[in-house]
Amino acid sequence: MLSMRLELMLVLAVSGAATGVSTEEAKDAMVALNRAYWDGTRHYFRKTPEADGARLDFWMTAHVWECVMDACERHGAPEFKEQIGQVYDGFLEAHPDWRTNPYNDDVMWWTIAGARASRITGEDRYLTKAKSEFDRVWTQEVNATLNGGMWWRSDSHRSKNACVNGPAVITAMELAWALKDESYAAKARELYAWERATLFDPNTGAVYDNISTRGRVSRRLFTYNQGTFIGAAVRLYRWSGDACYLADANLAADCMRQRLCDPNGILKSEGQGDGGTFKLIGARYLVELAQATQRQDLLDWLGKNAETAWSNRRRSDNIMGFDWSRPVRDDQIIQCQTAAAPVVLLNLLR
Ligand code: 7K2
Repeated sequence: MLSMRLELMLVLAVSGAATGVSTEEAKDAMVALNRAYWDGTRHYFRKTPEADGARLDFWMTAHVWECVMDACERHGAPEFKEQIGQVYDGFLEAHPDWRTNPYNDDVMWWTIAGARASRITGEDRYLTKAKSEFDRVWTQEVNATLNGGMWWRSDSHRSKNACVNGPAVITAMELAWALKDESYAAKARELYAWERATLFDPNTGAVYDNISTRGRVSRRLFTYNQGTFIGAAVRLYRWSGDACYLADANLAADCMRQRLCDPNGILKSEGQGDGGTFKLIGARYLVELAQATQRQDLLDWLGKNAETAWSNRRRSDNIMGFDWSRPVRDDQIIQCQTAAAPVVLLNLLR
């Protein structure tokens, strides 16, 4: 027994593994998510585990779609690859025309995920759609008001928010790579420079939520705004090699650790609903930074988050909740996007 434990410690040390959650457990977590929420006949994720539960929201579906991609890349199982196409087809059936959604961020989440889906599957259709949707939103929703930046909503131009500008940079960079087109990198740089100057505090690493047309900045902090700013900066760093971007990303990550965690360093609960999705996004881009820089302190911190969330899963169905630091109770109804957030961490960390 003792030697087994020593052996395990050795394996973890040699591989530099950041978490005590195994590959099998990471897969179990994704299988549990599918079992609870995936409707394999109608090809959509339900909001809640009930068999007749309603279809998950537009923007949340993009993020749970990415969970399927995480699982596909981690485990290479053909069923996950097949599910990538099924999620998309099911979604297009319900939302054939994305112009009817006034939230520009919602479209950006799908363009990010679409570019990735093409990379994984080799099918062009996701990327083609991502490009045309990005082009449309870029043309209509970026202007000189407030010195630049993308509007949050297309139906009322009242604020420019971090939740759309970070994702727009990420999409633009994905398009720059996929299409080998520098003009998208230029767009990314432009939006990033605007977000950094307008919503980022270079002293603390805080990413503020939005600026109104009157110029009022809402200073609320959310894990997803920090996360997409990090994802944007990491991409621009990869493209340009300019270490300034990496410094921004590191600062934004450190801010999350200081200001968006409980005293034990566990990312705090942001509730369910929209908040359930926030940590999913925050976690994704934190892992990306940690893996790009191999910063051991970040890897250890995220590993601890993954282990803690998994240890507090509900044993009857392996579902994790919104407060990763507390066990999920039997009577709690956990929404799909909430349950998906820690699954991201488990499947990305290795
Ligand atoms: O005000 C925005 C955003 O800047 C802020 O961070 C959050 C805080 O609230 C809204 S965004 C919330 C979502 C509402 N439903 C549709 C989604 O596209 C939208 O992002 O909670």
